[in-house]
Amino acid sequence: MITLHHLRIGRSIFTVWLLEELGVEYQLEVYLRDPKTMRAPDSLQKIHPLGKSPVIDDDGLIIAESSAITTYLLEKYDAEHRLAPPRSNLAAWAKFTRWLHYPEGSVFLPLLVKMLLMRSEQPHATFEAYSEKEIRLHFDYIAKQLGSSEFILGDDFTAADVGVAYVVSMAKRLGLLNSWPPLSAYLARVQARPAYLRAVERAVE
Ligand SMILES: N[C@@H](CCC(=O)N[C@@H](CS)C(=O)NCC(=O)O)C(=O)O
Repeated sequence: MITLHHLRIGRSIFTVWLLEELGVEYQLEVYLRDPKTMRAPDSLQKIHPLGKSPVIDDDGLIIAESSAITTYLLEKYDAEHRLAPPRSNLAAWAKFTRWLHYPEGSVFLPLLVKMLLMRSEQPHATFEAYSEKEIRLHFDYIAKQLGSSEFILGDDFTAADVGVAYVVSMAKRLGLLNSWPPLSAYLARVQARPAYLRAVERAVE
């Protein structure tokens, strides 16, 4: 059975959501952040040396990194390709993989810089200019890709939507989504999915 080491609050809820979409049996080991530092407790380091979440333990196989966890779960539990195109359709699979890794690999950093700036009392003109420009670049790009589609890769929900929804939800939390109403609507749409609602209920987010 899979154990998901789940840190509240953060990106791990998106892995809970994916497990719910896949209909996989799992258990949650819940960790709370230190209220002062907002960092994970040291006990997470017993599971993986980086002490970050999400991490899954699948009968002793420990996997960290949200996109790697997604790839593993799809490989093991999505033989029918409900949530990703098959590798035999190489072009569709390559596009899916790009959108799977893009949120964590490219969009998260400028959002993190923005979040740290919001917590800082000092002005940091260089970081402000960087995060503002990059956030506009990435969210314009995501909105263009979405276009009038329901989901990021078209008419069908895929596991790539889970990661995209993570960065869009982070932008919403930082009050940055006003310039992209279609992305607000997209977030509301994917977060209304029964699997997402089950994840929130189960993980008590
Ligand atoms: N690139 C990793 C990032 C993991 C990560 O930084 N997780 C955050 C939670 S959103 C964390 O564990 N932070 C606690 C800490 O660093 O103390 C992934 O995609 O899983």
